[in-house]
Amino acid sequence: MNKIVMTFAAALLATGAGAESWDMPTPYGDAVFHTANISEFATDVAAATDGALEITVHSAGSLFPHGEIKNAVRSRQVPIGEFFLSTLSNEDAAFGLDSQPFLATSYEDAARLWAAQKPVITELLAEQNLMPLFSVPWPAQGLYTNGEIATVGDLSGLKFRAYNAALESFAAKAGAAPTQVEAADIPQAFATGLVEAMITSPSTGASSKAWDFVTHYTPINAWVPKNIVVVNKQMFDALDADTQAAVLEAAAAAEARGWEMSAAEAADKTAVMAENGMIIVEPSADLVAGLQAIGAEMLAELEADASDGAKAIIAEFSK
Ligand code: PCA
Repeated sequence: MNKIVMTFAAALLATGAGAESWDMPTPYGDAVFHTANISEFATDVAAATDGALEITVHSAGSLFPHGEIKNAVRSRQVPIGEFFLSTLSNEDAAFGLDSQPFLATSYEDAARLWAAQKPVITELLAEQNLMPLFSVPWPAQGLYTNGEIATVGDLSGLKFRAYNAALESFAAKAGAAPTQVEAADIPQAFATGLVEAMITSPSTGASSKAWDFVTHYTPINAWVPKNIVVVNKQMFDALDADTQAAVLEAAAAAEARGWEMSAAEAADKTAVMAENGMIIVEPSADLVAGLQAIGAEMLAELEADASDGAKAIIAEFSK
């Protein structure tokens, strides 16, 4: 045996013949339910394949920063990864519809929206050699402020944390001053005065300990945005048929489990915020009407120059 063949044989012995090891970057921390769900997905895949496919989760942007995860999977630097779906809205509005204010505000509507989105974005992602495995929503998005917000006018001038283009536009139309900040950087952004208000889920409110920097939480339930897990199509196709089936089965289970975890989180994490002294205020009719008017304006703008795919999703969802 020459040296290269011997090294190859030793490597096979060390890893178990044919065993695959996949690194999986994700954006959010270990305490976040999305990450817990993905860890369970990885455990399920390893168990179902008898260790033939081991997925190692690298959470909190530790392997790739959030904004680079999609392209890392696309360029096969990693086979699989998770990201916030609507961050791709600059590529096609179809990706961002779950962050369109007041389009889908309940889990039921979010599920119908995902059913309408899935075939369209599956095609769009296939053009980039990517395949969606599963998508899980965050709880509905609420408002975090110091003091009560009675009308849209009360948001005027506030330095506002945003996480995608839709939220940036929503905050700007409300008269606030938006800045993009990753979820992991929220506590520091508030501590340093970079931002003073935000819209996010009770999950992210609790994981960032919002009670350390804001007094009020107003559940405006404005949209139900999703994370998505995608795999590189070429790397998936290179797996044997049994392993592929195991991945798809674990993905379907993770999607079902994730939606349930999300629904449980909404109440649980709102309670955690209340226990830590935050004041939970139902939004006034004035505030809701004002925010809905901004949503309607944004939808009209979106529809004016959206792709046919995005328009088809809205039509299907509105049936
Ligand atoms: N948490 C993530 C995205 C939406 C959410 O609820 C964040 O705030 O970045």
